[in-house]
Amino acid sequence: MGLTLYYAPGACSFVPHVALEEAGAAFDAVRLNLADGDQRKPDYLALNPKGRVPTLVVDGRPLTEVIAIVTYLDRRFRTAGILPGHDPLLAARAYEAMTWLATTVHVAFAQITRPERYADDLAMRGALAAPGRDRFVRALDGLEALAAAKDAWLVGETFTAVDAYALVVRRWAERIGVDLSAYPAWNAKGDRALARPSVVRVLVQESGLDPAVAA
Ligand SMILES: N[C@@H](CCC(=O)N[C@@H](CS)C(=O)NCC(=O)O)C(=O)O
Repeated sequence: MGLTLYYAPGACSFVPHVALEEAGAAFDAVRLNLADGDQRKPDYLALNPKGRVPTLVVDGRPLTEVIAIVTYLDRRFRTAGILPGHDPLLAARAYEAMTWLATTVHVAFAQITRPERYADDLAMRGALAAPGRDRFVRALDGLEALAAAKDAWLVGETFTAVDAYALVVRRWAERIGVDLSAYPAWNAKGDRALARPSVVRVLVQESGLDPAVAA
């Protein structure tokens, strides 16, 4: 079954991208430039009318939303450990974390970077950034608490999609100048995640560098 991931550098599409690499899956990756508005071009809207990344095309049929794509990949590549599979409570904890990241943390960040989603009025858009930043930064305490638990990774003893998702948030935090040293447990787990071969491969691909040059 053919797989094509539409992604953008620095975006939440990083999560399924890492999952595909963790699984050792054969897939094509199509890069979108969000700043140029590739996500709103007719060809892409025909695939994903929401005009967002990620989209995973599975045998010609598009699947959207990070959590849905990760769930699909986890079930398709059973042994890859994309989500914790052996323990129902751990699996639920992974969904608990991913749902919070998608619906609370991501939404707060978008209030800063995509105010047009929340208001038509230009003055209102300007007023959204400061409370968005506050909400986003408050949410980082939640990631620190998750990371400070005794598990080796954010959820359980193995690297999962939740760790990849937290790396997306880390990149966003860096983008808005958050001092990561205030989150020592999350920072340490994030550093370890950054060293994973799957993560390195995706970062190199997102950077647009030739892997041979980037290595
Ligand atoms: N709920 C969606 C959110 C997708 C989303 O907002 N993607 C952002 C990048 S992280 C995007 O495509 N932004 C482009 C835009 O808003 O124009 C998911 O979890 O997949």
